[in-house]
Amino acid sequence: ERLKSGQVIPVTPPPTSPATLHRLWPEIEKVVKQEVAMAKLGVGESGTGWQLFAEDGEMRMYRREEEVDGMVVDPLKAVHVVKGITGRELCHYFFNPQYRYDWETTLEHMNVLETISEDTLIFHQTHKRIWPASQRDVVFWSHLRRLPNDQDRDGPDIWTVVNNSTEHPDHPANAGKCVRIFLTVCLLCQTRVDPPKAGAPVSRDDITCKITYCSVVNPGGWAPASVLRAVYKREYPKFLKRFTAYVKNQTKDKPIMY
Ligand code: 18C
Repeated sequence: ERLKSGQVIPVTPPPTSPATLHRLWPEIEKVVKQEVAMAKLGVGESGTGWQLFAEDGEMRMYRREEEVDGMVVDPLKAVHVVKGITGRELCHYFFNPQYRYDWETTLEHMNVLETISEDTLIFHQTHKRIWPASQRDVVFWSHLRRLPNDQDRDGPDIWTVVNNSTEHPDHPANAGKCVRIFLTVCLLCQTRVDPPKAGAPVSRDDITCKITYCSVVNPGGWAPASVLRAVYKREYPKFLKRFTAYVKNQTKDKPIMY
């Protein structure tokens, strides 16, 4: 902008989130974009190789059997449709550490190693041991993000949380009794609001959320394939049912958060 005196006033750039200066930022940007794009892809197209392994009401869970160096790393893709809660609410409870012990049943201990920003944290978690394998732990960054809703511009925004393994000097891998696992997880939530009856305000009965949960977990060390696949089959449906029921229960008497 040029004043009469000819003095040039620099235009203030938009505020830079401190997270964008963090060493992990380029990786976070790349992985979030990639995971969101993958999560948006359907499982139905022929040739994609997704096989249904669990089904309960609206919930469907698919996997692809994959092994790396003899270790089961089956990618998982789950879709679910839940009434009465929004994508923002689901992501809020999934991301925030204060709720984790309430819904994460495989958790033994959780610790926030670093707060990169309000929406980006680094976690260390130890999980319950499954006999006869060693106990597992994991270090991952977790990022919460609001995304524009390209399909329905008038509808609520899309929300996502992406978790991805990383390293942290405070917790080097395989240093203690735990074997380090490696994971990439994406929770993507699309909310639909049906028009309420004439004159009535939008209530939780008018809200539906489509959830996509994708995960790849590398067990990091020896674990019998049959036990591992049995654990997946039991734990993933248990997680998604318990977690969504938890969010419904937490939010039922609270104002809707879009
Ligand atoms: O995404 C989820 N949770 C997030 C917040 O915690 C985050 C973390 C995910 C950790 C997932 C890996 C957990 C390994 C746990 C070991 C198994 C414990 C079973 C206990 C039974 C009493 O993203 C929700 C995650 C839902 C978890 C589903 C279970 C996945 C099983 C993966 C097996 C990994 C290797 C186990 C090695 C031992 C096997 C014999």
